[in-house]
Amino acid sequence: MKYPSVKKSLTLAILAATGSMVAMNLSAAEAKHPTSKSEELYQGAPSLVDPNGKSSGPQPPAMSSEEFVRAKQIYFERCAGCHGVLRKGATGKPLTTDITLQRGTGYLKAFIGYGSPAGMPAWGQSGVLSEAEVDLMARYLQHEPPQPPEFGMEQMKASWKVIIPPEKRPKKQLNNFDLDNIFSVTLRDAGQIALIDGNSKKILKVIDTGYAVHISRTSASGRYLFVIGRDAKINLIDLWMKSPDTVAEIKIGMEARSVETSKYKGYEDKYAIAGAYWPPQFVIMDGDTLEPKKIVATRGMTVDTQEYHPEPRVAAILASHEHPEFMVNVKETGKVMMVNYQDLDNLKITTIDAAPFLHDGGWDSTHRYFMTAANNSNKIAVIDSKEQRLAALVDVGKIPHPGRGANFVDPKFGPVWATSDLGDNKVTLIGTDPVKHKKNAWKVVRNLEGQGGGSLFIKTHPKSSNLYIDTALNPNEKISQSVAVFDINNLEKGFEVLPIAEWADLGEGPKRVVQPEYNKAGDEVWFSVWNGKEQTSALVVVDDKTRKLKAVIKDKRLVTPTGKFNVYNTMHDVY
Ligand code: DHE
Repeated sequence: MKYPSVKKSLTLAILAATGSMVAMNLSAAEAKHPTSKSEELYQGAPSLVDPNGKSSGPQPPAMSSEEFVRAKQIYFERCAGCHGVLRKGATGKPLTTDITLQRGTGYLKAFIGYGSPAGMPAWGQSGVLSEAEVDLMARYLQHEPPQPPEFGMEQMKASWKVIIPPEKRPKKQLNNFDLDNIFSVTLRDAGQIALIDGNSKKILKVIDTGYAVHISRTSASGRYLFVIGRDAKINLIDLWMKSPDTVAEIKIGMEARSVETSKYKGYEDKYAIAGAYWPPQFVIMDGDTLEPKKIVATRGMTVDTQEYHPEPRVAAILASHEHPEFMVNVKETGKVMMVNYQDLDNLKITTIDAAPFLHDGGWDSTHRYFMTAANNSNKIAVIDSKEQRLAALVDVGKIPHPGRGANFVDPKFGPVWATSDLGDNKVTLIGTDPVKHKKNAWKVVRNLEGQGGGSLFIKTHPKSSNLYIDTALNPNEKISQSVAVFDINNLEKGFEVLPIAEWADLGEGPKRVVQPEYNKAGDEVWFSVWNGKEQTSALVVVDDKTRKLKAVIKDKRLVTPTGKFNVYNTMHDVY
């Protein structure tokens, strides 16, 4: 074959690894400076990577391109959350082609159709997928997973809007709301949040946010609210406006769950950070405009087998009070990245080896120790944010899921932080005072028996002597529609059940009771009664002293309420 000589603009054909011819345009500048002999010798060494990649084993079953597109859609809607976009596995088992091709279509069909005792839903049997769709998915899983595109600075900037620039915003609070006691309530399936006045229980405003909106966090000053949707859209809401509204927005990826803002002295309200599920990365932004400043990928080696993971998603993020740092949970690698935001051009990250898969967590009562759930390992990792090191890995129950957890003083064992579990009925109390209660520190001092598994959140307040545990995902309706409450001063006595959904009196629907959240004073606790999108949902407010019903907030705008974030408690990490 004869190769063309270098001209002003020429097309060079190179033999690609696959053996096909690929055309590459050289710029005029490149053409003027053809590779010298010495450069060729230096850079042109052969790569030892096998160009054929995978060995030729079993081949995937045939699919039409329409079938592939349909299966891809189903996978992203139903499967990616547990098995990962690239199918490397997380909550669900890995489904990479080395495994699925060995299993074959018949096995996969049975697995998808009938589920497994380990938690895989019976997609066929429950009627969610038809027989033809189960067959489609079984074939699809034997093909290499398509990788969604990356989402870098260019895409973020293109999605970024400053609706009201900082200089045009109010110089002081223009409304007469009691900002500290406002609740930002996630209206999950409406893609909105409701701002509710904690005193009058009135809805002050409903604001459009991202798709299947997830959590809210407040800035250190309490002025700004950051809300993130599952579509990775962030709304920055200014609570000082006469009618609070979005002043800036951005998309930081294709899928996300977490957002937080800088809280270290001198950096209050300066930065925001958000973590993405896809692409696996986090971004540091300006706190008052959301201008993206620095994107950091989380791809890397896992903590246990030290294998490369292409999709380590960002789970909880907390703002450190000990250093100008964010604590970033990287789920699949099982590492906590402590990201110092003092100098974004010379970014310092301390990486702490914890355990897979890191999910949610919160501070101990002193705000020094980050207590975070490694839910695949049934452990709580304790990170000392002051000394930037792992303080302990504590074995707990099955699939711990604390939310931010609950801090209180156990009458016998001193200060503790508690978690409940998704996988069993245990509530685990871990000692958190290495100074005055040294022998209890980072040890399980007590286990309580709750109503059942399927717990998502546990909560108390420094002014309360009650400890509430929801069981929103328990298969038994009686349990998922009520909560257990323990008396902190008499834990041996066991729990009382509060029939929250019954109090709401809503009619039909799943009516899951989820996420206790206190008001600022710590004398009321709010619960969401999370019903179907087309059904009636409500918020139930319980008087914390008497444990009696105080109010039911019903409004047709309250579509699928789930998380509730009291401005003061969120701002000061009170839980
Ligand atoms: Fe959440 C927190 C991820 C499903 C309600 N959820 C979190 C956090 C993560 C996360 C990483 C911690 C954020 C932080 O602190 O920075 N959640 C996920 C998922 O990956 C998961 C399991 C599946 C999914 O596809 O999203 C999931 N979460 C749910 C729900 O179904 C819940 C119950 C209802 C909803 O609104 O979607 C739900 N998640 C919440 C809430 C919090 C949360 C209320 C904040 C709790 C808090 O007190 O801080």
